[in-house]
Amino acid sequence: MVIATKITELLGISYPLIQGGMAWVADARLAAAVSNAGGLGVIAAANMPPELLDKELRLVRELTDKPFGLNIMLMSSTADDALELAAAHGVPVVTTGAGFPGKVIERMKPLGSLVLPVIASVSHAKRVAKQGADAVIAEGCEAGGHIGETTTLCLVPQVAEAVSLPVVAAGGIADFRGVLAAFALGAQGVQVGTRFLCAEECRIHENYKNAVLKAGDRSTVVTGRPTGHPVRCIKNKLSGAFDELDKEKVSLEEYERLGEGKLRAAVLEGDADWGSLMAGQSAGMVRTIEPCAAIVESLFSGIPEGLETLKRIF
Ligand code: TUI
Repeated sequence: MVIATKITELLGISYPLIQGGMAWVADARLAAAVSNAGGLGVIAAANMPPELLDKELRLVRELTDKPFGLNIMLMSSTADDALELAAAHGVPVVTTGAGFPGKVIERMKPLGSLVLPVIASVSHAKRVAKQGADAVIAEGCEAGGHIGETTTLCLVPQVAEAVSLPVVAAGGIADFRGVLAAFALGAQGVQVGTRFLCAEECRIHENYKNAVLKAGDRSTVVTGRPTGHPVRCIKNKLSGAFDELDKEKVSLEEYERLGEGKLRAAVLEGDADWGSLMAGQSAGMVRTIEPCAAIVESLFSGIPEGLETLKRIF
């Protein structure tokens, strides 16, 4: 099945689906599997050393001839290196997060690449629209990792009204019901992260996958609010220690010290107690480990059943 929207046309893909640029998680193998399944697979540059990112960008082209993306986390110390590698490799699509992407747009647009910033507010969406973004990914606070303050349900329609660019909805979408809801809110595509944590091709430690599979509706919490950089992750000893810091009103440096290396510990070592198990609220909806192709198919092929529900309602 092919579902045509402004996003599939813009990106040259079969399904209006972008895979979330999950730091330490989204590598060339995951991205290629999603792209081969008809969505847009995305490699996360995050804190990857430039030599490793260079290898990943070569590998993804060996594994797929379909379009793919690179996510640049703008707060990262290696963001400038990632941008230069994106330019050198002629990456077709760049998504950005955690900051203002003016520099990325200026560098990549003349090369013919598309730039889709992840935004968490209407003001940020308007700003990137003016700067020349090709579409916006409106991410609600149900999402995992670094988040804003507004829910997907309230953010997406306000962003869709405020900008004339295509809007991709993100945060809380893990199955076909979420996809339908996103379209009802005015989006022309979806970004899905958490569900891909449990993809067969996702190479995170099995303890991390098991924590996602075990998660229920109240399993995620937001830590670090006082720092201005809130992060949603699965509740564990680390999130409890962050809560203690909130009570003590400590400095930003103490938060950073506690957080250092913790995402790596979760992803590579499977430290489910003291690692940072970043995941969105949709973790409670992830019940199986499946190949990316099955996940992508299920996000869209459930629609007839969804329409049955809609028919009953209206
Ligand atoms: O960037 C994300 N999600 C992320 S990045 C990340 S890596 C990380 N590693 C360790 C600790 C913390 C993070 C994990 N998850 N999503 C996109 C996103 N961007 N969400 C929110 C924003 C955002 C927020 C404020 C974008 C711009 C913005 O405006 C700038 C400002 O300072 O007001």
